[in-house]
Amino acid sequence: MKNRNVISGIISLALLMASSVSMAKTVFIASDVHPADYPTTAAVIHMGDKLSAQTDGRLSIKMFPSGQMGDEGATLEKARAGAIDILRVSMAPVGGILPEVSVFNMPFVFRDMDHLHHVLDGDVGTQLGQKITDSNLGLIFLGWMDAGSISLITKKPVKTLADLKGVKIRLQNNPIGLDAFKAMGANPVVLAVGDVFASLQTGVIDAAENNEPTFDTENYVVAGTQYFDRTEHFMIPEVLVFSKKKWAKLSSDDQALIAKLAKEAQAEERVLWAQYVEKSTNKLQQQGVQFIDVDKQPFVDATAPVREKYSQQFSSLMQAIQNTR
Ligand code: BDP
Repeated sequence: MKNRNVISGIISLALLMASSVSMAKTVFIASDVHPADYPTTAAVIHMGDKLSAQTDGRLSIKMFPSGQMGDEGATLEKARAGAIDILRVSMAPVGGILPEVSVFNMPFVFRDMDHLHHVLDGDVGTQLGQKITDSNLGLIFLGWMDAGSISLITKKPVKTLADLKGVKIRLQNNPIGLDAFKAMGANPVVLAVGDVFASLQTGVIDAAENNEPTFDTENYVVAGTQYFDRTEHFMIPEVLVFSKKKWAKLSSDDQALIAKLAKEAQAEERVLWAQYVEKSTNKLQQQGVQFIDVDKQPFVDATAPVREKYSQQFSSLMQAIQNTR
């Protein structure tokens, strides 16, 4: 009798636990180095709102913006370890640890934003996304996001290669980027984005390179830079990834819903991006930043050996990118 009571007690407890597990709410931890209103962050926050609405609050996303969870190197490691569930990160550090997807870090590979979009929306984008998922990174690829084109952010105007000679410039952690800047005669230094402001201000570095939105939100004008020299040397997309550990625990329906909402976030970010570039450009102009139209050809020529150096590794991808109309 006693035993039977114990057994039925255990069974009811197990049933209770099972039902509370199925009703349990899951909050996915998301991270971005950018502030909450930045296009990438805003798109993921909106994705979370939709996820929550479509699952009656069973699944939701809690965004930690502005680098609260660390810089990109740190958050990438946390996502790989499963301590961050959803991460928006630049392909620069991703390519730094997974060289086979580093083709997007090559200098002057895209003709313009339309070309980049066609590449991301076509076979190359699908292939590289799949490579991320299939790699040992421990991440599931969910989508691409725009980061525009990257130009020089300097204290003195740069119009020619001679103006860039010996300039101490901050770069993200990616060997191709470093090679490109050495080939252009600069003196590149790897720093986390959060350290750039102080390094510019104290003169540890002379320059940075980025898109208009990050120039604006990171306040580089206040740190002493006044020129945006439009070399547009890189067009490095961002990526949205999910921790593989957490993903494996989700039902296939939930996985499909998250994948679908991520695609919507990708599309939404593109729209937000274009608006934000305009807004940042206006603000930078009001702050006195001079936008310099640079003759790009000498910069393209100077980086030819870098494209050559990596051409064996990326030959078919580079060809596919070039052939994309
Ligand atoms: C921004 C990217 C961000 C990078 C940052 C950087 O959106 O992911 O961390 O540049 O330069 O454009 O580190």
